[in-house]
Amino acid sequence: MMQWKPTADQKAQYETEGYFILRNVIPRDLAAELRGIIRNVIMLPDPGKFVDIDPMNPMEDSPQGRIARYRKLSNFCVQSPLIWHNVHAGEELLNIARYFLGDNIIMKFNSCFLKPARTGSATPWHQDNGLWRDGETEPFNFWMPLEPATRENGCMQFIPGSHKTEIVEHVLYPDSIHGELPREAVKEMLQKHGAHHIELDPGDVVFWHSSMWHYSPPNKSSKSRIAVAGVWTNPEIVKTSKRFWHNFRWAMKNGEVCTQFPPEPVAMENDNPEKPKPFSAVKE
Ligand SMILES: O=C(O)CCC(=O)C(=O)O
Repeated sequence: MMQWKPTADQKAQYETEGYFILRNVIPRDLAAELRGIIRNVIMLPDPGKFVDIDPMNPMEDSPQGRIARYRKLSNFCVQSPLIWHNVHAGEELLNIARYFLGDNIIMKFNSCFLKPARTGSATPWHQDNGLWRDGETEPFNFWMPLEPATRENGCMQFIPGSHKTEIVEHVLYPDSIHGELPREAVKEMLQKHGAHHIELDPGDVVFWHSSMWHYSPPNKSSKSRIAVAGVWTNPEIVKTSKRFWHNFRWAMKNGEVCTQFPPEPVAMENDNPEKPKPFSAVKE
């Protein structure tokens, strides 16, 4: 495969706004198949055996109840060969990541984000590296919907140019689902720069800088919104990290896509993941 290069427009958009979009990176029918894999797992009798679940409502343990409450399956993509080989370690996507990260690429995080029809909740405004708390700004983030992501069903929103800010300390409000950017600061940034609504079709991909301020609203529509996402990094960036992580996986070595499954863990000098400083709790 020829080495991918951004067009002048994509390059300029990544530099000035902090993101760019590529359409049809994987075919739509493959995206539909990947969506089916995620749904099947949620509907299995005991999904906790297979994935780290994030229950929004632990009360209703039925397939429909689970479909209605799931928000995120962390680390599922390294357990699903079809997703891993087509997305996180897929040739098309890695060819893009390679332009930014070079020939040795590590998967730092992988997740499925589910925003179920009517019950899907908001993801608060955050910077990814504000949640990581490892001081890294250079890993490369992507998000691919497996069904249309629209304004109606809670597509992501980005504040253009916000990737040029420092990593802001994230905080917890009484109703936060995880650390978030201070709400006053978000209000100011929105007044200054507005937000871009990232509407995508299945198989399209948005790539963004790790310092980008982003959010997604609740899904009040009748259409579900499932996506897969990931963060790639490389050995040089990992060396600069303020924290020790675990569960990194090789995606590309010396320019060759890694085809091993389960994906090969990256040997870390220190195998003891370090706990980050907790977010401070604030009142609104
Ligand atoms: O899927 C969403 O709505 C949020 C995803 C997100 O914030 C992320 O991938 O960092």
